[in-house]
Amino acid sequence: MKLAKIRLSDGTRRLAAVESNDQRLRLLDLEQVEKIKRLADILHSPDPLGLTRFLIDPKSEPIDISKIALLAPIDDQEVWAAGVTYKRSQVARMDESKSGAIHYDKVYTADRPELFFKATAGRVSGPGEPVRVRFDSQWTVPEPEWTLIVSDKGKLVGFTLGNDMSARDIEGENPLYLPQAKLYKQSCALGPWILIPEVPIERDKTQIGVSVLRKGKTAFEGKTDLGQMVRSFDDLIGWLARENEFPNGAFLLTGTGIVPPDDFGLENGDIVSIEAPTIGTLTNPVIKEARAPQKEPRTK
Ligand code: DO4
Ligand code: MG
Repeated sequence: MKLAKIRLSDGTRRLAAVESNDQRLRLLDLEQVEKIKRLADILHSPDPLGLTRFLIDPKSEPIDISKIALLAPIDDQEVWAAGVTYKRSQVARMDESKSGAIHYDKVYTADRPELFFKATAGRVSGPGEPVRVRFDSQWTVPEPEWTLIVSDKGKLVGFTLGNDMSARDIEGENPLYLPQAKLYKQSCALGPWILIPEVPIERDKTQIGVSVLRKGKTAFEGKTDLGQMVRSFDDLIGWLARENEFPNGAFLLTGTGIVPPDDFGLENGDIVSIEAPTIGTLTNPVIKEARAPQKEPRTK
């Protein structure tokens, strides 16, 4: 079952179930159940799958996907991310950060994973909305990441796709710059919708890929499968929820297994598509503003 947050042509925002061919949606009628107002109310309920099925409005005609806008499938959940969960990411990080290499090497096998705060909902782009390259980065890449949706009780309730935009030059200069390399406006995309699984995900058979279109031509593409990830979903959620509370729920991007070659960086006007056949495709244009860096004088 796929659950989408949409904007209708008259501007109203609604929740909808996506039909199996991904081309049509059925509106949910939230009036049917008291206190169900938002995505999180469904995701945090005892049975998100059953509740979504129940809420599908039997009177509503299916709506063609071309007639609506998909919105980022988030309310006000926090967005977190895991890092160095694939060998490819460990190797790339060790190459990019000479001084920090040992830390990336260690965290790949350590018991405690790398987890970092990625975005507030306001910094998240939905399908078709721009993701941003910072004007002070010359080397930013998309990171296509399978994303876990965690309820207020710390339970895994669904999946979506995430783009953990990363300024590799800023992170590589000094690992202490990680928050600036990772968390800025439009630094994260989520979507196209939420998958509430009806059967458990088979990680080895679950592919995720990315392609970058530049002036109509493929500038980069790559794919992997979730079986390459060194950590389990439960392990990541267990660490995220350790001494932490998520009253609004949380999204957890699970790390990238695809890193473009070192001579590749995103440019203004590129189009990034992250695809997983189990979920769908998340497409975002890239924006980079040409702004002369203003050097503020350093004062003591
Ligand atoms: O340590 C840096 C971040 C790693 C990351 O974002 C990833 O592996 O996906
Ligand atoms: Mg990442």
